[in-house]
Amino acid sequence: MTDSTATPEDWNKLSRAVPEWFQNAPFGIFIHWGAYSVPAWAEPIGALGTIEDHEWFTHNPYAEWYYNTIRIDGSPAQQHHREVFGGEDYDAFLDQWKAEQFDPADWAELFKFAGADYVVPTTKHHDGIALWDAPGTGERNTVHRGPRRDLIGEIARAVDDKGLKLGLYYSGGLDWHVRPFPPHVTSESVHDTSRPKDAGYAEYAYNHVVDLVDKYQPDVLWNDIEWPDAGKHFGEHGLGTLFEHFYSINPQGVVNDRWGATHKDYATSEYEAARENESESEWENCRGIGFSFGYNQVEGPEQSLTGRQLARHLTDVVSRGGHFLLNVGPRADGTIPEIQRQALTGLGEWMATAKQYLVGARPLQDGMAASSEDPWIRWVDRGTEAVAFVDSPGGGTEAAIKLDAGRFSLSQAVAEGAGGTVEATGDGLNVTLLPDRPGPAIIRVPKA
Ligand code: FUL
Repeated sequence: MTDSTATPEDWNKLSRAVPEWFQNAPFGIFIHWGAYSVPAWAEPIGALGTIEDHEWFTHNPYAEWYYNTIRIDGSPAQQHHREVFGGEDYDAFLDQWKAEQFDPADWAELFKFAGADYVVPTTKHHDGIALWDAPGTGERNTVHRGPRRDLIGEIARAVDDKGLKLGLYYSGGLDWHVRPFPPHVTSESVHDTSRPKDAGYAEYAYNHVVDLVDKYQPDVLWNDIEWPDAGKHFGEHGLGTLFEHFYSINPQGVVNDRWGATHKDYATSEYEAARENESESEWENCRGIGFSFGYNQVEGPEQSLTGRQLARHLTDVVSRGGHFLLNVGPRADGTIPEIQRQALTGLGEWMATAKQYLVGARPLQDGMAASSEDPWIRWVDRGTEAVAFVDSPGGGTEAAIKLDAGRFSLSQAVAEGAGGTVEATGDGLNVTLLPDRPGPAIIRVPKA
């Protein structure tokens, strides 16, 4: 088949079993790093999925959207850009981005400590700036300007040295430089009316992703927004052929779902948006530590999740059968802001004990035991045992858990790690939560 649009049957031929490594990889680290990390400015108005469209774009909390937001007349970002940067051309940020303290081995060590299984840096975000020497980008990439380094190559090597898998994010749907459109003020314009769909751009994007696959051998391809419509075929410069090429280089590779209605190995949700995808068989939720992916210097502790809150979010996602992709937004100099570093370290202290109970865990069968909010309880199934994660957002120190004594060996329940202790009662368990615990208490309960 050549260049006509592929049919659902053509795409279906790409369907495959989820590779084992991914089934056992509950936790990934996303990295959004770009020229937008220089201004690092956005209004932290809230989480995606909780804000109306018209408010979202003018006050966009995503700092990586800076170049879009400053082009919206009357937006506070536009005013900020005028006042602080004299309204300079966005590409000046590429030259000001020096990455002078970037230490990929240090990043990878932190991610490993946090308990991550895979790491997904942005290779080209919507601003179109490539973090590697991408074909057809001329000088507009980090090898020729700004950092003057192959950032993707360096991250790929450091991640591999730590035994972590590599995913690569690519914005196939939007490229504000190669195909300029007026700024987006609606979701419809992002996903439909004002994104490049033409064959020239499809070939450009195809060449990029093939180059990424060949140079860095990723395990995950994480496309964003959509794939250019003129490229949704098998054959020359076609997305079908791109998937086939990826799987031939890496038979254990997986791809996300943001390629339009074509093919996916797993679905994605983002903050509170696209939550319906969380009922698919394989899915991943992504979010930042605050309300942005790119570093936003306006954010402080009020907007940021702590290690313990992240531990709860990760556990919640895994208890519902998902993966969690937690974003880190480094500064332009390559350092990871202290709030983020602390959050990852806090999470890692807990993961040192918890990770072994999250890897390979499955949702517990309905009706076996109930999750709750305060005390906070989530359950996972580990075959011969169920594991409860227990915390107390309200500050309580005791949690009574009602359980069917016929289905569990309650007297054999044990607590792991520094979170708490457990005792069997006549109709369940009583968990005593310890102060200063880094995350939820972990209670292993053998099945009867
Ligand atoms: C979104 C993008 O628009 C955001 O900037 C971010 O990259 C997120 C992961 O995907 O759709």
